[in-house]
Amino acid sequence: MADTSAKRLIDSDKTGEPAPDIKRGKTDNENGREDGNESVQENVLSGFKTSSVLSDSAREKNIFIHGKVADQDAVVILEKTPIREDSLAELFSGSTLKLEMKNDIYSTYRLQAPPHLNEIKTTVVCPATEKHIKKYQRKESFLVEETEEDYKNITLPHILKQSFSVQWVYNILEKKAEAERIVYEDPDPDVGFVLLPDFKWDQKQVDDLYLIAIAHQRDIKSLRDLTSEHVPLLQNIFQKGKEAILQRYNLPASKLRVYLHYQPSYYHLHVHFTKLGYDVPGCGVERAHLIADVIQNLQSDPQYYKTRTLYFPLRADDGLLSKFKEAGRL
Ligand code: M7G
Repeated sequence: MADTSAKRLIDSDKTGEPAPDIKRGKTDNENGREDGNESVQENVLSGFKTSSVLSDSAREKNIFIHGKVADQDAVVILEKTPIREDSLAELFSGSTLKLEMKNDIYSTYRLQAPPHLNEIKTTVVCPATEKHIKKYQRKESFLVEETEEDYKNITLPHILKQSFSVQWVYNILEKKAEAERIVYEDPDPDVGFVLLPDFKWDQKQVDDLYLIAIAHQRDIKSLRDLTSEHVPLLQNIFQKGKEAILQRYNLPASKLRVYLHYQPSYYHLHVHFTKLGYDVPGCGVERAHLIADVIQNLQSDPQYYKTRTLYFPLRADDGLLSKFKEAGRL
């Protein structure tokens, strides 16, 4: 890995002392309180009972499981993490090799790495709602065409009733959770935001960098609510977010894909910062709107996102899709 910032992330890890930006092992309970700072936590998954595999991918090396933790519904995501260049020396010297086959100049082995080089990133959602379980189930998607009227008559009433709780977002803004993970904050109530690693990123390498910027303003649900009055907020997030990422991870703006989702899963304005070239789910043209384009569109038409027909995919089992069907819009 040639990137110096990647090296910096990794070097600090090598000392055994996590850098302030990559502290791990701290968990937050459902109220957002932080439960100590040990790196080893009680194994909350020891009694996990699998109900079904929601999806899995041999290529992405992950599996999404629905099950029960102490009688509560849970979704657990297990994901093998990338092999880091800085761990190669230890991987080669500290592992055992079991020969599988040898033929001429070709041989294959099973390499058993030391446990700390063989970790599985694990995400737990518990208690998980029916909507969480659906979110992680692989399902066919359909592209929906949403006019200004559709938004008012179909989408808005649905999201006001049905959307995911944004308690986790408020916990971040109020420093009740993930406070030690914050990379940058502008506390201004109008144009301010908190920038921190998305929980999909394990922060061990910049190759799959993924941060989110969460606006301090609480009344902007999504792209649809934005008008020209929000341009200073978007410009501030874009500019200061890029600067903070350059400073912390040594990654220039030319290496970043900065965008908003429409529809998002969580209806509180947030912006995704991902590494260009990292093919993350949700970065396709049917869902991601580059913040640079959003700013320009609002500058040329203050009501752009209030009035335009917007397109987005919905999964077959999404309640919003049924509403579009009932209204004869699909
Ligand atoms: P989104 O566009 O609303 O929906 O993005 P998506 O999840 O379908 O992409 C929300 C983003 O917030 C996603 O990238 C999530 O991975 C991330 N995220 C969700 N939760 C519940 C948390 C959390 O508790 N902490 C952090 N740091 N990120 C989260």
